[in-house]
Amino acid sequence: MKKQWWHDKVAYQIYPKSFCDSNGDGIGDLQGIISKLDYLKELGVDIIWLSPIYVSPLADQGYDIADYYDIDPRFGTLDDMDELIAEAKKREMYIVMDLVVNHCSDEHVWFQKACEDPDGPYGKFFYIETVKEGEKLPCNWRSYFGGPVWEKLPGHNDKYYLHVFHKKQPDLNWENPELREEVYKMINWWLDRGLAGFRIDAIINIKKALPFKDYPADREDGLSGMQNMLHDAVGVGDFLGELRDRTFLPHDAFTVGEVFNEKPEELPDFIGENGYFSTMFDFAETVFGASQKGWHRSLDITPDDYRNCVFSTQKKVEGVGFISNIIENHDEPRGVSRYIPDGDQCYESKTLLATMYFMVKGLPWIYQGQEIGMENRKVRSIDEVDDIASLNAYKVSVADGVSEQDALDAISKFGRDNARTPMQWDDSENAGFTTGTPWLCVNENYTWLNLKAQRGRSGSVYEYYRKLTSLRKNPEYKQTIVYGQLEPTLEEMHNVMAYYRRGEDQTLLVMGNYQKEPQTLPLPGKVKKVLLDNCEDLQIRDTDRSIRLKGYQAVVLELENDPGE
Ligand code: TEU
Ligand code: CA
Repeated sequence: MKKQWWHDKVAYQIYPKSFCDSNGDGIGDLQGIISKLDYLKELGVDIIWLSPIYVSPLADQGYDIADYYDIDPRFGTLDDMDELIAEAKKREMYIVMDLVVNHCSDEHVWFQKACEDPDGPYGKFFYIETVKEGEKLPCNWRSYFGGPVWEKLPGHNDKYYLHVFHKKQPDLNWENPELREEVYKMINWWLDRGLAGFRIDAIINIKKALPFKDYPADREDGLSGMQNMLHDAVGVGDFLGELRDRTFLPHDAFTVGEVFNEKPEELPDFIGENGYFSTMFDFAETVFGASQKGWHRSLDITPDDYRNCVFSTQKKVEGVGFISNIIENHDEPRGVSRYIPDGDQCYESKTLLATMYFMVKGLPWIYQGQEIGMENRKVRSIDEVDDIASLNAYKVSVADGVSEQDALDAISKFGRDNARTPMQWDDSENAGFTTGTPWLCVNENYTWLNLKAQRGRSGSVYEYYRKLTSLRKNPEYKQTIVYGQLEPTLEEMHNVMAYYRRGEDQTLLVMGNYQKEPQTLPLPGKVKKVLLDNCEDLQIRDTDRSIRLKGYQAVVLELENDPGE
């Protein structure tokens, strides 16, 4: 595999609105991020992805962009952005922005002009169809946020526009080369400004199966989930290859794709040697158990399911490309609440999960607050929910006959607000996030679950994450951890996750007891060195052929290279 500058790095996602508020208006901002760069450096972060901070009405919290060339005043200014890029550079850190080009905001000037003249040049930047009185809509696809993907074009009774997300997010028509040129121009403008690259939002959706047609309804609403159309859509690579060649390649930009529903045979095109993107996120664990009927019908993921999902992705990408590994992001519940059995959340289980995902092959991403083990927040009433996906999920659950309490419980479990409550810096009011009123309520557990309570304290989740990042950067082990083959082992053992990382002349063995009861695992060979142990109590004798792990104990072992091997 051709080595890339970012292969041995550690990446971090910031959700700016909830990270750090520098001016007391209750909204996180760029100056707040700049003030925390040294903290992120201490954690071992190299690459920072910012969720969108462009001008936006925030209908979908910034994933609805009204001006790609400016920073929304709520987050700061272009000067602040230039300062952040410069300050990051001084610390050998790299800034990556969110590229949201499947759609823009209905408040973007392009869409305003399309409403004025649907048949003019800007009308062709979107999918606008004529639907006469009494005629059916062009297709029965369901928006990811619920309801039909067609909305009446403002000012026109017989025109409708397509939005696969929220109605305030009209889809950009990538079939139109003039639109694509505008997108490439904007990307190059940002890369010329010093960005290291982009996280590419919802990009699989830019290729629609045309002409528009219905798919079998999968709910009482007579609509069909987007996955049916995506399965039929052919040729997204034509757009992605042009996008890469016109923007990322000439800048040697780092790119990470948010790709769902990709066709398996297309994986090498996406992240292979000359792929459309540098890497893409592993979502196998994220989508596990999801139901087309709604969140309330989703299956829980067990430790064995989690392990099998991780290994399935590892086997899929081995020899193909570099995957990006997460346990959470701004669209998902907190990983320690999702991937650890209810009630077992503790230092040991949180650091076991951290070890298991951090030591597999690929680029590890930490989402803000994950490094201190932030947890889901229980929703008490629908009135406190901000997330439009959660509000839709609630409606879907209730329509499916579920009680309001059960519908609320599903939001507590899967809602996106779980990851968007403010970063918990300390135990002062509002967890040190703001001196004002936070835009979204702080998780009440901030009084004990905060960075200040963990920083500098051995045996804390935060300090354990620092051990993980420094092990990945340790010159003695870096080659094996970054490039070593991953070989699952003990896959038949219940609540065990174990895998080798095989380097040229070095073998590491990562072992986790994924339950609160202790259990004994076989040891395949002599242990040369214990590199990490979240319980700090492992005793191994030369003669040992087994290892007794405590509840949620995780270890990283260097094995003797058996001369006979
Ligand atoms: O998420 C895309 C998204 O919503 C996916 O989870 C989608 O549901 C998937 O394609 C299902 O197969 C991105 C952003 O991360 C999210 O915050 C935005 O709301 C969304 O796009 C629209 O920009
Ligand atoms: Ca602010």
